[in-house]
Amino acid sequence: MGRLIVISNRVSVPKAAGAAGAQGGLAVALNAALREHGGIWFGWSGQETEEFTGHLDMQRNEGVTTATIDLEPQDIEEYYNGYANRTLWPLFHYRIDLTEYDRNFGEGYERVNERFADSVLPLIERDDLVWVHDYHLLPLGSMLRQKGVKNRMGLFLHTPWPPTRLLVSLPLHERLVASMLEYDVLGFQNAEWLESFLHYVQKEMGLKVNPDNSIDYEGRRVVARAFPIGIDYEEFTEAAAGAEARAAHDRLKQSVRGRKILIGVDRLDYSKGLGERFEAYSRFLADNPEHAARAVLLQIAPPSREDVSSYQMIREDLERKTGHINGAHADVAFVPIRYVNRGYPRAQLAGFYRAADIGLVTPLRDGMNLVAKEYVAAQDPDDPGVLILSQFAGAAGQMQDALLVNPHSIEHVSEAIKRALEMPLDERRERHGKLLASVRDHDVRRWRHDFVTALFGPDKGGQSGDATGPGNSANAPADEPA
Ligand code: GDG
Repeated sequence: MGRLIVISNRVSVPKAAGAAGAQGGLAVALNAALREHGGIWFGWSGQETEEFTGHLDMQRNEGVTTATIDLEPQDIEEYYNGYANRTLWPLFHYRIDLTEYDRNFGEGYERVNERFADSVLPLIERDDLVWVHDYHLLPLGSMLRQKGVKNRMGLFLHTPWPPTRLLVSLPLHERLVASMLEYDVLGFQNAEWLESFLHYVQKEMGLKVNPDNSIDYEGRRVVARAFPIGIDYEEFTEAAAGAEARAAHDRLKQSVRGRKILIGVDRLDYSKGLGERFEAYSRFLADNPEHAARAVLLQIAPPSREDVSSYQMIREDLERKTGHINGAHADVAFVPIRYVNRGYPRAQLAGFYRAADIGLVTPLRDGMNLVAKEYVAAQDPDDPGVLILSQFAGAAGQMQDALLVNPHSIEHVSEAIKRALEMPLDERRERHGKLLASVRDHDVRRWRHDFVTALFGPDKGGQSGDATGPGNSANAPADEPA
């Protein structure tokens, strides 16, 4: 039975359960998969070195082996800050206005992918399964193939896949997509991104897509499928019921003195639609004076990618907007938006979600969005809050019982806020019950089980020996609507 070699830009070293700042669901799920199958998690350490040496820092923690390399400053600038986060990230989120096409970025991206391939190569054994993650490493599989790797390899893309008409604005787009066809399994978050990918290979590469969405390419069969990611439902509901969450819940509730709470939790990123959200909230306050002094928006937005200028701009924009809105609607004892630029431990976050009457999740474009799922999982089923969710989040397909909104429409979001605040208990319970069932059934364990099963291939599918798998549902198509 082959081991798993997980490869991602960054590696999350496992921490003991209950450790401070414990890990997110994805890291927990991948570590669980590694514990079960054996293997190694490989990636960049996050550290800089003057000159690239390829030295592997191997560690073993909590039953999981990790291997990391350091990168040169030029690598970090061109590969990570450059091609990954100034070219592919905005393009994949439909923001060609923010996409930078710089030849040095492209070269740095290929160089670092090559460095990843060279460094991980000696770690791969004959029967290992190779599972690569995300937009940082799209051509890695083809580089490993060039170096003789014959193992089964899969890629899971956490972001959206853009429409063909946008993707063709990327110089050398054909080369990038052709390199992806060296994987055996290509995983997307939902049917929409999968369709866009299949459209590209048909229209731009003239390839035929089989009825099961597989693609025959250069004598090999590539399986392309949707594998919607979920949260670690058990871990999160447990965290939400624990003492730390309760204390955070009570602290927040007391601080608002009877006001209704709306919560947003997002990495500070332009794809998350924070500016539009604040404007919608401002419109809501202006149009509904009867609610205005009785509600408060808590926006938690830990900074990310601070070396990229578009991220500095969004931070300034949000500070300005918060200032304006609070200036216009505050009084001596009340501020309508609490905008917090820092992260909180997961258990506290769960308590904040539970205290909130509305979860406001309005990205302009998002691969999936796990915050929407965490918000639902953290609610009290007897008196749940209402999820307002962007129709452009990958999660929308599975979460049709949320109030779905167009995040670009200030009026639409403002009306949804009013509707959510006035929603009767029966309707809140009914919607929440359906959402919770979907979040529970499509959790992160099912996601990784379905992906690993597909990675094993048609001959060995279903023999992954995954004791934590979802039983009968293992054979259900992963892209079925919830
Ligand atoms: C990418 C895709 C896809 C946020 N603030 C704090 C905190 N968080 C955690 C949330 C959630 C995670 O970060 C964010 O996940 P999202 O899914 O919302 O978004 P991205 O970071 O953009 O992730 C996305 C995801 O990959 C998985 O495939 O869903 O579409 O863009 O878990 O809770 N965690 C803590 N403190 C914070 O203040 N501890």
